[in-house]
Parts: sequence; structure tokens; C-alpha cells
Amino acid sequence: MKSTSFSVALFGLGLCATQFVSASVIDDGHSLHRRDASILIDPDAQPSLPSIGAATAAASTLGLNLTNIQGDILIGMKKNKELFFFFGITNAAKFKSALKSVILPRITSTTQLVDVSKQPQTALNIAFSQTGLNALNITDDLGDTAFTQGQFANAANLNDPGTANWVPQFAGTSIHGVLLFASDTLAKCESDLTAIQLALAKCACVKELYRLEGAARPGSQQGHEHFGFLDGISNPAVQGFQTPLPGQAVVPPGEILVGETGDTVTTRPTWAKDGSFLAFRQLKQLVPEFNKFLTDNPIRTANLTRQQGSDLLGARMVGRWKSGAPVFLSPTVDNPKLGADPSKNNDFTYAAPGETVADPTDQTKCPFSAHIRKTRPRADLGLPESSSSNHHIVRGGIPYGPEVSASEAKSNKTKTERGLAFVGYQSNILTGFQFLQRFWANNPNFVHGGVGFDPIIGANKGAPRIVNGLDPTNSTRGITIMTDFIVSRGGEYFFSPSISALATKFST
Ligand code: N7H
Repeated sequence: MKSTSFSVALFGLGLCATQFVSASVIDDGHSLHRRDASILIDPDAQPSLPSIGAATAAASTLGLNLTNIQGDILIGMKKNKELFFFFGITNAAKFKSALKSVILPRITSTTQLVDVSKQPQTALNIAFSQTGLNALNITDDLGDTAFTQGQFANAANLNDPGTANWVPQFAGTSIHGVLLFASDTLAKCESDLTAIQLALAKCACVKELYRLEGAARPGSQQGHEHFGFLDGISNPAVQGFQTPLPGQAVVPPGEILVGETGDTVTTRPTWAKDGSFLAFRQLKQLVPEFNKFLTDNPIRTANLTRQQGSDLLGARMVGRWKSGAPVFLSPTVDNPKLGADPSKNNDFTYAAPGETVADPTDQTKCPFSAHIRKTRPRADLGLPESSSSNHHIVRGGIPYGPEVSASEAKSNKTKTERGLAFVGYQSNILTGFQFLQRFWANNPNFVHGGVGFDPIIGANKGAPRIVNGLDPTNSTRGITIMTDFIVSRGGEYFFSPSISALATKFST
């Protein structure tokens, strides 16, 4: 585990960070609490968040107000525990007043989250769907038709096989908003939710519709998603917040934050500035079934054992080994040292050194269909990346559900639901999440004709998916995947307003 500059300073004083934080009393802006561990995880292989000093300096060069931006938007996949509470609004006027008195004082800004000494016991963010804005009589057009339609109406565009598998509460338009609680324990998330529910009970203005709890996986799997691959390595560096590591995409703040430099929509209401659209998806993962597929279909080459052939197939489906090492840089076997080094594990373009365009015929090192190549094609679309692609999102999801049990592993069948509570932030869902899913992952002809589906998230309405390029010994051999290893359980599109908008437009 990495030391943050905060803990480094403490070690210098002969204290460990945990001791120091538990001994300090922290004002979260609402009540005094003691913190005993950071809300966030920081696996070695993921880029660390900037220090508060670096973030503040970067923000001042672009005039970004990090204290006005809700904390979840820019920090990526670093939550330890998270509780999503989906609600409906039953009395708009009373809700607005409760938002001001009960919820707003607890909302956590970006500045608070990156500074461990300022973190509250439980971080809280809030976001609203289009029907939530309607319920609050907020009639401005936010300039995003996917958001306006809602995800239920969008299911066909995403190639979901209907909505029969959807969590019933997502199948419709009744969810008005979501509260996102994050902490180092779920008990803290739950007790904060209970405190808010008690306070809101007096106004009888909100009803619970659904909740989902997520948690970073335990032990050495911390930061890995349920298939076992390290996640959260490659999120874009947002100008005005982070300094990029080698290979990290650099995006103007307006690609993620509404109304900032780089936001291409010019017709938004002024109060929407510094908000971001949140695409939420509950994506169930069939882990034993995925593992069985790898076991049954090893890549066969003279130099690899059967197990190594299965591992290679999985790595080529994702584009990274479980350690995080990219297959483009380590094409045959995993390289955990490379995977663990954030200054090297994202430093590739799919092109030969010095070239600005990747060879459109060569997928020996990484299939064109690999999940990370489909969702960020780098030099496949030519470099510099910014001129060819404004389809970046900040992924901020977290795994949910239990570890695979011995009996599930043995039977090759999922018995208890687990997956990824997917969260993607962007200033435009049509060019962000929806575009990645619809026009790249689900499109067998992207990035070149006939490369096939993204074998991880590509969706074909439940029908079998042909994926090409997975076998490095025969790149014309297509593999037909009969099972979706990721099953959409639905979701909703939300808008996460700035804290000043919450204090004005959303409050009375
Ligand atoms: Fe993906 N996985 O385990 O295979 N993803 N993803 N994702 N994903 C990434 O590079 C995974 C999903 C992106 O910049 C990694 O940080 C799983 C959706 C993008 O090079 C792994 C699910 C969408 C990237 C996974 C899932 C995306 C990315 C490598 C669902 C958008 C960065 C870690 C259960 C529509 C690409 C890393 C880049 C990386 C997995 C969903 C997009 C391991 C299991 C729905 C943009």
C-alpha cells in the first residue's frame, strides 16, 4: 500500500497515519467525529490522488473551484465501502427544505475528500434523475437527451436483452435521486443513512426505493473487480485536478464537468456549472461461468501450460493481466512488477514507438476487441488522442456482492449475485458512457471491420457474440461466446449538481 504525502509526514514524526487520524477530532462541517482510517483505498498500481496542495495549485491555474464540486466525481475507483440509496420525492417543497437543513451540511466536496485530515466519517454526495428534477419543478433543459430520456428508455440503445433482468425499481422512471455514502466501514454508511432517514421522517418527503451496498474486495484483491483483474488504473487526468502519469489521457475539465472549459454544449443553465452526469449501472458478473469459459478455451501454444493458456485468454479479453500489466507490453505472461507500477502500467499507445497510428492489421500483442482497447482505442484512432476522441469518462464504481464460495466455484454456477456497481461521470452521457457502450463496445466493426464485440461488456441483446483476435496464434479465428458474463440489472442516469447549486436551486 502506498504512503500518501500525509502519512509520509506522519511517519517522519514517528506516528503511523492511523494512530494520528484516530487521535484527531475532525469537523465534517456537520458534527464532530473521530476518523480512524481513510475513506479511500490506494492500491499501488492505481494513480494516487493529488495532495491537497497539488490539487489546489492545479485548480487555481484553471479557475476550478474544488470546494464546489461534489467529492465523488473526480476521485475514481477508490472507495473502500459505499452505499447507494435510491429514493423518490413525495413532497417537493418539504424535500427542498430538508435538503438545505439535513443533507447539504453533510455533502462532501472534492477538497474534503482528497485531504485525509478533512474527511468526514462518512462522505455523502447526492444526484438527481430527470424525473427527480421534474418532481422538484426544476424545468431547465440540461442539454443531454440521454439524461432527459432516462436509462429505462435507453435500454434498447445499450443492447440490453430487454429489461426482464433489471432490478424492478430501475425498470421505469420512479427513481428521483440517489444518495451516495462512502466510508471505511459499511456500518458508518448505514448509521449516517439512518441519521438522515430519522431527520427526514419528520418531513415525510422522501421514500426509499432501493439500496445497494458495495465494498472493495478483501486482502490482496483490494482494487480488483470480481473477475480478478485490477481496476481503476486508467482514468483520465482532469486538467485543473491531476498531473498525468505516463499514458494517462489528459482531458479538459469540461469533458467531465458541465460548464467548464471543454464542455461542448453551450446551452446549459448557469446553475449546472461544475455538476456532472452520473451513469449508474448494476452489472452482475457471472464469475464461475467466466472462469469455466477460460478453463475450457485455453490459448494453445507450444510454450504455455493449459493454465497459462487460460490466463492468456482472460488477459486478452480484458487487455490487461490480473495484476494490471497491459498485454500490449507483456503479451504472453503476466508481469506483476509492471502491473504494480503506475508510472509504467499505462504507458502504451498500441502503436510502435514513435508512430502516431497503430498498425490496423496487427493484434498479436493486444486484440482490437479487448475491453480496454474498445473503450479507449488510443493510437487506433491516431495520436494525439484528444483530437480523435472526446469520449472519456471518470469511472468511479465499486464491486458489490460476496466473494465466490467454494461450492459456486466447484459447480461453475453463480448462486449469489455479485458484480460491479458501475459509476461513470462525464459532462455528456451521449458522448460518454452511452457512446462507449453503444458505438464501441457493442459494435463488432469498431475499431476495424469485423473485429467483433468487446468480450467483457459488449452486448448483443442476449444473443451469442463473435469475438475476433483473441487467439494470437491465429488472429482470423473467431470465438463465439454463448454466455454474457456481465448481465445488466439496469440503472439510471443522474445529474450530480455543484454544492452551490444544491444550496440555491435545490433548496428553499
Ligand atoms: Fe471497464 N474488467 O474486469 O474487465 N475495465 N469493466 N467498463 N473500462 C477496465 O484500465 C470491467 C465497464 C472502461 O483507459 C479494466 O483501469 C468490468 C463499462 C474504460 O485504457 C478492467 C466491468 C464501461 C476503461 C475492467 C466493466 C467500461 C476500463 C482495466 C463490468 C463503459 C479504461 C483497468 C462489470 C461503458 C480503458 C483500468 C483505458 C478499464 C473491467 C464495465 C469502460 C479490469 C468487470 C460499462 C474506459
